[in-house]
Amino acid sequence: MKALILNSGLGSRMGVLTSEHPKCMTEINSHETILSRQLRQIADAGIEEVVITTGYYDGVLVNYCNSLDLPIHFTFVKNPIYNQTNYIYSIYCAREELDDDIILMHGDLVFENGVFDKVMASPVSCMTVSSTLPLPEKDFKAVVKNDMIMKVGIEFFNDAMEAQPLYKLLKNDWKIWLDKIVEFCESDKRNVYAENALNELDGAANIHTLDVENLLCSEIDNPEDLAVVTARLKEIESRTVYMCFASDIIHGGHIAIIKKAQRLGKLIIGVLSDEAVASYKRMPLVPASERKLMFENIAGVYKVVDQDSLSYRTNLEKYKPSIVVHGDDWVTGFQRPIRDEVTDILATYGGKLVEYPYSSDPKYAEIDARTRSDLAMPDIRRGRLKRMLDAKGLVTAMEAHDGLTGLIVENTVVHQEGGAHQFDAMWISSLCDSTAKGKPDIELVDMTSRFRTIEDITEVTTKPIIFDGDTGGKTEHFVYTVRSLERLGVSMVIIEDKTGLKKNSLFGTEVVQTQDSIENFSAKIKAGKKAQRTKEFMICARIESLILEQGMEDALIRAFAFVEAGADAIMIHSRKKDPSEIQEFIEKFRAKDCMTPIVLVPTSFNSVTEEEWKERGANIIIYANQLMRAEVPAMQKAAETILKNHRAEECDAMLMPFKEIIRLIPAEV
Ligand code: SPV
Ligand code: MG
Repeated sequence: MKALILNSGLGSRMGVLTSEHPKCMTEINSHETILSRQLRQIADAGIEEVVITTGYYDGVLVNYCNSLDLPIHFTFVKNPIYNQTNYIYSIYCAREELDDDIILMHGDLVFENGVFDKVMASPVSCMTVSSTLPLPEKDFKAVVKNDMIMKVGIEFFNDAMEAQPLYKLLKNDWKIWLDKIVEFCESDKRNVYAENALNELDGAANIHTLDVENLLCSEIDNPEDLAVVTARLKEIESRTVYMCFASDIIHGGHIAIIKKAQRLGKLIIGVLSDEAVASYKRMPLVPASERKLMFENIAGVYKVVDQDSLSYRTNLEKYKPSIVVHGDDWVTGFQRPIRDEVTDILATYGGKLVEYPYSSDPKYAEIDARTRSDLAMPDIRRGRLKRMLDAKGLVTAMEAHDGLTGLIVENTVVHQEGGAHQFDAMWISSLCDSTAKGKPDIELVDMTSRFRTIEDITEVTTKPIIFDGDTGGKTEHFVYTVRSLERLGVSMVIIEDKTGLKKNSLFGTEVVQTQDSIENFSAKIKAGKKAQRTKEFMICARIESLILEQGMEDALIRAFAFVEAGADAIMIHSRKKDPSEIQEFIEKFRAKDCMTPIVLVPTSFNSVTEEEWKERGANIIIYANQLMRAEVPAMQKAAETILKNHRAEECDAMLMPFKEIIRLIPAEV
């Protein structure tokens, strides 16, 4: 593709402004002339070949173009009789250079980037017109029929639209017009517009209208035009554009949309906070502060700011961007409410939403998949729980006891209010792990077997893991367990202050259970912390005082002692339906310690919402056994139904087709 710019004319209506150079060299702001702006736009669009017809002050023009140092190869063609002919003859002189798709523009035309982007994107030959501007008295108008340009000239008013001499002409269409131009010039019709030749073709050149509505696309014929265009450009250059990014890697697709957005105005990038990102996809690989740095270092980004929630409201109200840019993927799906809010806010002050087609290039999907598999690696997975706690304040974990339940915890998402809610982490429960193996929860399933469960889960998931370490066993054994768990990529082990034959806490005092002494258990914690090799691994001390009815005071004394011994978190447990003793514990613990994370397993006291627990000062909510309790009755019912009917047909209605189950299984994590 080549650009053809017509610059032979005298520009006499510009007065003194064209006394020393051709009109196209008129300055339109402090850093650009009409021509330098056109050439920059042409170069930005990737066009490398530009043909310029010259005449008036041709030497000055050639030197000027070469001095601009643009990645453009120029061909200058002089119209030797520029002062006796119109530009139709300049095109005729250049005809040998024009055997290509052509972008044709007059040398005095100023247009904003949005116009040129539309021209470049047009799949068909086109001329820019405006459906919103009034018909000018003395300038070009196009006669339009079925969105096709039939004629162009000053004299047409019927079925006409305001039109500007900026064309995209595909080679075959252009040839038809150029042949007519040649015919005109060789029969001495050299003092008319090139469009006079076009008008004889009755639409045969297949030029479509390209409606640029109110976007800037104007010729500068005189100083008054110059003043208007300069003012419009000032307004355009002060426009701001807002985009929000959640990504922690920047790939070619992001750069492409950033470049497009930059052409619309000064680009402000909002970087979504870690908490907001984690709330709808996953914990980002790098924190918001580093993601901000990445965007700050992209050339041409005007400003990078924080966006603290999925909603754009705060930043739109603060920065009032003229334009918000987004991929069109949010037109449908769970992000739709966010988009609706954006359009409502933009409407309050006349802002505009620009959406570009979402890139479904498989190479970007592959980068995403690779990022996902990185997340599954032990060193990356292990540290994410701590980062999530810092970012979100409250983290939720759901029980998983094998690969399949792991996948359910990994992939179950509920969309609400424009956000996507999912579990942050996985709990590998001793109760469910034992039950899945048909064994009682009495530390009978040995560590080797429990580690195997962890591996089954880590092989197919990416979320952080909290491991139920029971009592931790003997201190001498626990130190080995800590290192093994670190190697497996586990983020936290929770050990309970019991000793002897441990039974599940949900039995409470119905069975004999012995609480460990503060001294012994503190020594176990200390030894575990000493054995630990990675800095992010956490040991959480679980206090059984309320379960074993030892009282609030005992629970608190133990909590502070275990923190003193090095515990990274405290789990307080209760089997009462009423949440008040847990609430009292949190209040009393937080009065003295506002930092140490508090972990809860609200199986019995299940009426309180996560939001309320967060408000009260809890940090990790573990749903410890609900998936298993859901699967057991479903399995029993299916088994009974088959037994009752001596066949499986009646059972089918309660079953998920295997095709759907298989969809849960990733091809590769
Ligand atoms: C488990 O899930 O194994 C637990 C939590 O330890 S609880 O069953 O509530 O004791
Ligand atoms: Mg347990």
